[in-house]
Amino acid sequence: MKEIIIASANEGKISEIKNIFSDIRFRVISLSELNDVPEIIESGDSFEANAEIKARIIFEKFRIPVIGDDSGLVVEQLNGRPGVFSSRYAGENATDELNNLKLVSELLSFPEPHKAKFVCTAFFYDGQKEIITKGEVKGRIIKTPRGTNGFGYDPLFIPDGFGKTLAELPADVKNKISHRAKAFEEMKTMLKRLRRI
Ligand code: ITT
Repeated sequence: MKEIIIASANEGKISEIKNIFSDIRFRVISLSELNDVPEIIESGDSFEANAEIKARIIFEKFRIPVIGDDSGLVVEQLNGRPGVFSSRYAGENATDELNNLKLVSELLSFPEPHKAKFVCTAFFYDGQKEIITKGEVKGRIIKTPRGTNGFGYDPLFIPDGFGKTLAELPADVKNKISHRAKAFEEMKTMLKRLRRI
């Protein structure tokens, strides 16, 4: 069976992406299933740059087609923060809980609604072809977490048109409306069109 690597160590992302790619005849491999994974330094100042860095480093090492995912939360009142720093908002190796606490504390002095969006960039590379796709979901941030599904900032994010946070919505609903669902569904379409999967 042919293989494709998702250049991510984030189990929340991996489970969503594996779900979206469950109907292709490829084995979808995450970084946690590989040995001697090179260190990835996300030195880019955009989601696009970081998604490309992830895909290229992993392709150079394993020589198997790769998709990198760089994603994050963009909050209007915080001038776009945490943005590319979403996973390290409260410091290197910060937990989701600490990042969420920091986000809530930063928003205390601002009036509601706290408009925000999740964005995701997917970058495919197989040594020849580069494909980039993007997705976003708009919504607002609440200051008391709700729900236990998903990961990251999901308990604080209510997507537009819903009364529940992404952590209260079932996984299959998140996986239809999310930034990642949009970026990876489009990626799947492009890969099929180009006969890469
Ligand atoms: P990899 O680089 O290994 O993929 P990461 O978690 O460091 O894992 P990013 O650099 O792309 O990945 O940071 C993404 C962060 O943005 C993630 O850790 C969450 O804090 C947040 N995030 C992204 N997508 C999210 C989602 O669907 N739900 C909640 N939070 C999300």
